[in-house]
Amino acid sequence: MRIGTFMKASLTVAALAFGTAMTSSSVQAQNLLGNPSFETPSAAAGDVSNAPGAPWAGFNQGTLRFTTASQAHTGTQSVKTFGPFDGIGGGVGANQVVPVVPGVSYSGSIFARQITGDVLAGLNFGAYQLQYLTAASAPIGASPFESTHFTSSSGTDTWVQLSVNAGVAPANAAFIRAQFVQVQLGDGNGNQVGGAIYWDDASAAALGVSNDGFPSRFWACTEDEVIAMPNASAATVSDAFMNVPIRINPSERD
Ligand SMILES: [Ca+2]
Repeated sequence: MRIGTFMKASLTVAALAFGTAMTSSSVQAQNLLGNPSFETPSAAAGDVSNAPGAPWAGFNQGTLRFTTASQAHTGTQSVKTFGPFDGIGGGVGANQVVPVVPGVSYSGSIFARQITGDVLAGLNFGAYQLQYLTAASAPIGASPFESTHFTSSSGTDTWVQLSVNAGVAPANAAFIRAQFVQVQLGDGNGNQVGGAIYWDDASAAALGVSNDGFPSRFWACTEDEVIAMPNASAATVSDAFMNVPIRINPSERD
């Protein structure tokens, strides 16, 4: 009874607090990725292979992925991939893994560009992928969530944003892996072909607003204030405060 009265008294404050919270969270979701603009390692003195720098982990040959100051969406450089040439179906790129909170939705994007004189040939393509992982780093789901493919027909000398929505992090998710990859599919007759992709401004972020336009978050209340806990699970809130998860639904906001 005491808690019920307490919650009701707090709702007015909560409703007022939503205005500010929604503005900040929906306009600019926090990018969870490190080195998202591929500004390290510095390519000011020339291209640097075996890139991008940490916390990205590159895969396939280091000479097929490097930072370059010749193209940039933001900042002064991007990462360039080409090939790979180790077989049809091979891929070159990089990924990084960041923590997630089950029950929260995540999405991300990256910008890709190809330039005149080195356009992707044949069936080769690039893609941006997100995949949830368990605490033991096991992939959840048979395949990653994937953006539309960046191909020879995706435009030339222009940055194209590739977006991917991973949906709600399942209960057994501990991490999400963000990955960009250039795939060698060849000319369709088994021959490997060329072309390169520049990548910049990768992101992975929690969606701060739910489908009904209201923050899908738990709030902790004290007698004097309402505290937004953007990354809190129900358990976190209840453990930290009054052992009762408080979720404010749209119908309750008045
Ligand atoms: Ca950049």
